[in-house]
Amino acid sequence: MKLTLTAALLAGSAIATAATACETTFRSSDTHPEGYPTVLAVQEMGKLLEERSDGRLCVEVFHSAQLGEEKDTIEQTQFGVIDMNRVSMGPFNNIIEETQVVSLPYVFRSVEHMHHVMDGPIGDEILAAFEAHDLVGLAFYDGGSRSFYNSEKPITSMADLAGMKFRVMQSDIFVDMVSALGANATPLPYGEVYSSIQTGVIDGAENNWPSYESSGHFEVAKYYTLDQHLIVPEVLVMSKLTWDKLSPEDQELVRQAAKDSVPVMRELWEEREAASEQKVIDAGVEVITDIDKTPFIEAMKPVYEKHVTSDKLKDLVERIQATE
Ligand code: GTR
Repeated sequence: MKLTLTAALLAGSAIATAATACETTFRSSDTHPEGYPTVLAVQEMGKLLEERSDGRLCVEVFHSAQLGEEKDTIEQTQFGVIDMNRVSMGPFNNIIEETQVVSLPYVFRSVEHMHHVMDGPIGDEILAAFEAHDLVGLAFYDGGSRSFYNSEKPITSMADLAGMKFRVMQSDIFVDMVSALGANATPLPYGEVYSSIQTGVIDGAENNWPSYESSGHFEVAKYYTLDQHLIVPEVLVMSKLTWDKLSPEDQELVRQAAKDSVPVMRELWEEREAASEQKVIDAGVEVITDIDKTPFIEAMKPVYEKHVTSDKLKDLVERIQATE
């Protein structure tokens, strides 16, 4: 059997942890469990950093939301309580204006389009925008595309969403997105979604295959509709307070190790997307693939009108759309 990159890295990380004695260990937060692509990617970044700094600089990933839910860990990273954080761009929307453009529904035509944008000057500009908010943007990771899932019924058209209640990430754009589709949005921390669906507080949520699977949400919400309304990149950031304590040479080592973990992350992501999709299908999830996205896309007009108001955002959106 072919050893997957996920399995290889999981096996390797056990050995690496046992052998280290570091001068500085950066604490990095992640909401996802051990073995999830983002967790493995930051561990890989740490491995590169440790090698290149001759064992001086290390990273320890606190996975499974051990350091808290994303919104709180972002604040703690701004305050320097947490050194590094791997988060979706969504929870930054209410803090850093520029992050809003990549959280707009259907702004990216495909994952390839998102890569072209984030790997180029627009991505650099958005990364640089973190600095004014006590954070240093290091690299973008993949988060696939997000679709709706629920516990009630197969959703095959926009009309089926009417009146249903969906959890969204804590960002006004996502609240307005769900309203524009005729449903009701409840912003909640990720860790509260499972029990909220189980107890009927909400009918469902929206996410990519790996999150839907690893969180166990598929156990309580078995209808997954592939409407792919969001392709939100994820980001690895460092606290500006931690960053400012490093020499320029060490800052460069950190930045480069983060950048070099991106191709690894993309490979891990592709592997995990396929594995997660298969796992939930095997568990009896009903996937609705035959869905006309046009009405969904058209319904997003008021969301753009409300949120893309400044010249800066208008320009960014235009340049994203003009990117091949
Ligand atoms: C996941 C993402 C997490 C978190 C989560 C959520 O896809 O990787 O960082 O934002 O979604 O919905 O809260």
